Amino acid sequence: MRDYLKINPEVNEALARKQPVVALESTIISHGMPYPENVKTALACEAKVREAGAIPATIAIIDGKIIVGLTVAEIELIGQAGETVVKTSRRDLPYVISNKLNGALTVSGTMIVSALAGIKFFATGGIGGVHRGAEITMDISADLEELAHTNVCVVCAGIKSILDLPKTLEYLETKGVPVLGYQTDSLPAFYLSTSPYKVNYQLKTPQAIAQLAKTKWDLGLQGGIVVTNPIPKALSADPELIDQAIDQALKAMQAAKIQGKESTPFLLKRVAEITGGQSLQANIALVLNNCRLAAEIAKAYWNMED
Ligand code: PSU
Ligand code: MN
Repeated sequence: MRDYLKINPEVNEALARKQPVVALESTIISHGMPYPENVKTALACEAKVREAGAIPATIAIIDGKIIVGLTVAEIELIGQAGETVVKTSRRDLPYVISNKLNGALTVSGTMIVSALAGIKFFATGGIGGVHRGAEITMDISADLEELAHTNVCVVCAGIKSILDLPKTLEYLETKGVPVLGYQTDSLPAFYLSTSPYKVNYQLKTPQAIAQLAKTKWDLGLQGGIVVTNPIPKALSADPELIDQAIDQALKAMQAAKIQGKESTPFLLKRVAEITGGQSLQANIALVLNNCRLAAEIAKAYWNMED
């Protein structure tokens, strides 16, 4: 495994000492936000995790090597390269590594690497899901299958309404993945703090979430946990503007015949353009909010393990 995986010394030491570590993904840097906001946000995420008392580990593939805990220069490299870096999910990992390419890991890819490294908590913006129109396109994110099998707890801001929220919930239910609401019973919708749908269980503290995670894995129940953390209301986007932007972006995607792994980056970019950057500001705010919560859950988890 050492041929493939390089864990930076700070992260390695924290893992050995059972100190809290939070994984951070890199597709959000390369494909989710424009340069230079992407790099600024990635560094702010790391600072937020530290401030909350955990060690951050941003994960990507550089020249075919999986790096757990990127340097600032490596974050800058991925951020500047943007969409020329390969968006890497489970399917893409062996290709990117064996061809010694640079790869940005999605939620699915980051979960796989986190599990290999022994990291149990991961903060991001939003997870992939069942796309609108999936009954025709069959576009269902590999993130969902990963959540079904890989033992990592993913803290996100809910499910973006570029996706089909109820179908995504159904898929996760079938796969046995709990969808938790942090201090909310309404499923957050990424840029918006609420939606018409409900989470499975509302939990009030990071300790309660950590206890649930420990219980699931102690019982040998394979798979992940989705923690949804609503964007703070004051920073939440205007619902009408977001709805209109998503409708327009979906139409543009159909017209341009975009499909497969290009869909999600295309939609996010169009929504940011149409909302004049409002969606980007909301995106940055919610990711930082998730970093803090993931660090608190990780701390609570490792406190119980002592
Ligand atoms: N949601 C965001 N920003 C992102 C993504 C999701 O707000 O950048 C990325 C994540 O890396 C997620 C991926 O895993 O998009 C899902 O892509 P797909 O739908 O192709 O599985
Ligand atoms: Mn897809």
